[in-house]
Amino acid sequence: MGKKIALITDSHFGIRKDNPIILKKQEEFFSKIFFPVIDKLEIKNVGHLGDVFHKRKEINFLTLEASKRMFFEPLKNRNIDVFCVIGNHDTYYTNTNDVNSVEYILSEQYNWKSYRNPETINVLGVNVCIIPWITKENKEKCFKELEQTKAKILMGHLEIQGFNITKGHPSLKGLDPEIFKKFDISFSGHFHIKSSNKNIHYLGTPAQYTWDDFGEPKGFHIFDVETKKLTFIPNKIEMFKKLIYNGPDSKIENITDCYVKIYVENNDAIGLEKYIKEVENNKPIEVKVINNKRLNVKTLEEDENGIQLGNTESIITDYIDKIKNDKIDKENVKTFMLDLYKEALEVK
Ligand SMILES: [Mn+2]
Repeated sequence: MGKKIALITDSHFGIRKDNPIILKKQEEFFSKIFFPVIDKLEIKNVGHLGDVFHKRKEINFLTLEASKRMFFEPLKNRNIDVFCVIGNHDTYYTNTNDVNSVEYILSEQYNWKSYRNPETINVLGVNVCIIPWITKENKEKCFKELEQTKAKILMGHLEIQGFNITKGHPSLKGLDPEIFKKFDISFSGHFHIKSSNKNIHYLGTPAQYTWDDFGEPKGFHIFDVETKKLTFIPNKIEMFKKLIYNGPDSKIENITDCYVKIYVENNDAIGLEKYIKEVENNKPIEVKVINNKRLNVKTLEEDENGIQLGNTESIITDYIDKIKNDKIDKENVKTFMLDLYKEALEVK
């Protein structure tokens, strides 16, 4: 038999300046993948592990309307019980979870149970330890709950050391993974890449939002609280596509409403121009042409500062690593610069 619930996290409704095409792709995920599985398995309990909306301080009404229609209303219509762990994007302040969008929008209008403080709750008769985003204000309570709880299952919105923030970039700060040894299985939202190590699982976002999500598994999970079996339900709807131009026969796959990068391997200018026009006729959101031939010298060798060129994040981190100054906390500078870079990407 078992007792199955669905786990979803980091929906970030309204991400990238309330981008309507991301909302459209999210809607496709909920209507074609999420709810059909919920119905088929007759799921009546859903856990959201934080960052329901993207913006911490305000809501765009187009985003609110779309998220109600694609997610909140269909859950309510099915009489599904939702519990929600407050994440860092849900809160107005950074030093407390007290004022948060989930309580004002979802607890009041949709009867979602939300947890801004740690608590051990009962899900289908099984104890689950809930740890929301840890702030200055709830820190002590969180560590006390982690220590005292009798639950064997943990669900949180946490920053844990060693787990990937983006592909190949593990977090150097955060909680010690040893803390979670006492649990049989732990789940967390926060980092958007799906990754697991031992009994700790970052579940990943349900859909792609940025180039960091390219090629990464996206979707949601079914978890049996009794047998502790975890099943991944993939969302194969993609938004980020890489194309290769290597001559007149180069393929164009389905790229409508997608962010596209064209990697040029054959530099015949007339053919390439024709290809780019054809790509644009398919109505992608954005096309970037990456001309390897032109960048050849620099991608293969180190530039004069000894920095290997790669993606923007690794250029930033590599550069900071190469700074010869022991007085600065390089990890702090890296986090700051990467946050700044992410924020810059958000600006239209
Ligand atoms: Mn998040």
